[in-house]
Amino acid sequence: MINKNIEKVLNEQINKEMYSAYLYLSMSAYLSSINLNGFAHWTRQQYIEEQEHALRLYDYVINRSGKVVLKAIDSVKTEWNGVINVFEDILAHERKITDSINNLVNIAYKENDHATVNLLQWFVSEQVEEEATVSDILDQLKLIEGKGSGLFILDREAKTRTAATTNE
Ligand code: OFO
Repeated sequence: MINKNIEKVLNEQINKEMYSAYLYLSMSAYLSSINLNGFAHWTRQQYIEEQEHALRLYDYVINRSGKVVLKAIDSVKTEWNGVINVFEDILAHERKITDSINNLVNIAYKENDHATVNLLQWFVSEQVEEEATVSDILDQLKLIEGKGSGLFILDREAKTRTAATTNE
């Protein structure tokens, strides 16, 4: 049986992951609107991964005989000022999510909930990977000043991304 405080903070994290999914989908729509179909694909793949993150927490709460409580998802931004601006927002957002995960780990330690600490270790590693990937893309976009043939090549590369999912 899961502790009520842990149940509450995991439910909040489910909401944050669903918000992340929604944000990436909105970015994808924006990128399609400026004809960057590779980056639109990349952010749409991330939308799928974020839903997977939410489901990982959802399944865990249920497996521990807790109660999943799905709250409203906040509305997301719909306009950006080019692809560099999108990736700046992604990096800032992922850093916030990393803080949120680290905070959850602290709470799980305080509650002596080793199973939850264990679950969260996956998220800790995932955040390191996400921040590194996004930071690399942002550096490359800045190098080419987000335009020209460099942008054409990066957009084509972005098209090859496949979401890593395990849940059905
Ligand atoms: Fe769920 O990792 Fe991004 O937000």
